[in-house]
Amino acid sequence: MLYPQKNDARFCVELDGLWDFCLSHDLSGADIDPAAPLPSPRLMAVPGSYNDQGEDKELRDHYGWAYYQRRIEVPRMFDACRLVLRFGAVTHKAKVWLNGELIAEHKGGFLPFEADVTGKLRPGTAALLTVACDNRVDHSTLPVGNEPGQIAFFGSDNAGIPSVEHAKASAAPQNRPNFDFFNYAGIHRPVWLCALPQNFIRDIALVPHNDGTVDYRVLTEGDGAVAVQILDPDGRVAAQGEGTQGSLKVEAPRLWEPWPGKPWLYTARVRFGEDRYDQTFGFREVRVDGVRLLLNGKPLYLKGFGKHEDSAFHGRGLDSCLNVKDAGLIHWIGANAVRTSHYPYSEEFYDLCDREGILVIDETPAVGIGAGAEQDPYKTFPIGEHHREVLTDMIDRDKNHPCVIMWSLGNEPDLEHFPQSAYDYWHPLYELAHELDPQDRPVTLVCCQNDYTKDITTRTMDVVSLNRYYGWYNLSGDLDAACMAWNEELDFWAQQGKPVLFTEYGADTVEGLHDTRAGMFSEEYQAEYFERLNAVIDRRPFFIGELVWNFADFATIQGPMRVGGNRKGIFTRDRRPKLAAHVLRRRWTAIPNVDYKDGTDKQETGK
Ligand code: ADA
Repeated sequence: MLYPQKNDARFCVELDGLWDFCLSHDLSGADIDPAAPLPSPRLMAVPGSYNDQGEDKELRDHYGWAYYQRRIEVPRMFDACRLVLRFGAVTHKAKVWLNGELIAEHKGGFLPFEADVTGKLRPGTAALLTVACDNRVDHSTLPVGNEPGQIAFFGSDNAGIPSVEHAKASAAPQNRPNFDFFNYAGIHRPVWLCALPQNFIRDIALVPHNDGTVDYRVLTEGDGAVAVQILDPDGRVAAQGEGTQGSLKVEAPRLWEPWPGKPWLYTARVRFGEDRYDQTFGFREVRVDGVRLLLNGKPLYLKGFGKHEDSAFHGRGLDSCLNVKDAGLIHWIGANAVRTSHYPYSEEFYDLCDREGILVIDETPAVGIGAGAEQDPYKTFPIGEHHREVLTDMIDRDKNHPCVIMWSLGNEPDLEHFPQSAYDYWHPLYELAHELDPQDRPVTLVCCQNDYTKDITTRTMDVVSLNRYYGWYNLSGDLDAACMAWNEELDFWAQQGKPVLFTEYGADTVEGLHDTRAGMFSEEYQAEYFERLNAVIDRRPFFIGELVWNFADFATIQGPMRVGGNRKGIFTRDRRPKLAAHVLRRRWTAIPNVDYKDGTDKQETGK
């Protein structure tokens, strides 16, 4: 799905700003008439989560549908155009009405959808646009929520105490996220009104090769001929051709390299009849070679973070100021990569990473797939079809971004209690990702701390991605034991012949808490934790990256294990560095993007 674009053929306008808003108090949402003005509305800013834009618990803890509404009008000059309403993301389910007519429904809170409103939205007349969003999560949604009566993530159950059981039974229905981030909801990304020619370009897929060849495929609607120009970073025509698909050749292409290298961007300018679309791309190749992950033919070392889309007031809503700030901090600390934990981020974020030279592991919202040893989620959670839809839509949306170097199928599913069932669920998704991606990037699945000898799925991925908390949740506070255990596990991974990386490791840290003996939750402990565990991975030639958890402190559901949210940030939520930020900066500014390791064991070769 193409991102909205203004040019000599297309126009689009963001419907951002203040919308009318109200909560529904009926789990079906039927207490609100979408064809009429909302009853006693309040104002709500779009894009943004609604949860933190007020002081009432009802807004923070709402369960079910919420309604947004505004009037829109299109000038008569768009009379001959195709008119489309496009939603960057509405979390988690959406229904959209125009003048009371249902024009779109969508499930999935992190990817765009659109509605063709040509003929429905008449230029020169005002229309009433109503959007409803449902924030409920359960065993049929991604991310996964626990069913009513079950506990939430890190929840304490105190099962068996009569008064607790009675109180639980009488509690109002509520979300019980099986994931460790606040279940923000709302119109999280921009809403666009787009005007296109009737005959238009629907999609563009590009497969650039470092020899300068660019394979392309253009999907169109209506009549016309396709012409393609490749513009170099200076805007000069470097190649051109015709037809809906083909190959063009650019002489001596400037390669896309991660910061501080040059992330050179080229443009495929596609014309079709009256329409035009400019699609940026980069010449870079990423592939696995034995225990190495090669970027442009050289062994890459990933240094960076798991993140969240999370900020004060915006919640999970697009905050471009914060994204720009974070890109600067990523450069400041000497990092080169982020994982979009635990869902696809905004299109604006990937565009920023393309232009800043930040590598991205792009992750689906498949988090929370597990219920302990008593229930096989792959037999009981009805999520398989939706998971395939989400993976398909994510790859379709992000396939042309040079910053995206790997797809993550999900985060921390249960791979241990029902190993064959898990493999039978995840392997087809692994194959689907490779089929769908024109650039055929590596595919991974992020593995939680588990009995890695029983897990038969993680080892089958192109790259082994491990979340490990030795020294925090396991062997808490004992970094000697933690390093011993981690080293033993690495002996297992040394036998698998795959590149391995940390996708998560870290320690909750209260900024300003200091301790000469580096006790847990102190800034000293977080710093020492990374120093000690990094010393272990430095001795492993197959270990190709360290993405720490997390870039910054972030909001979570309430629970006895969370002190105003998850505090494993290297930065505070308002982006102030903790002691570990300086420790990692010293380390990462001294590690090059490539050739830090070449896959051979220096100890064996005596280097
Ligand atoms: C898990 C999970 C993260 C976060 C982390 C933690 O690895 O993937 O989302 O919850 O643990 O801080 O405990």
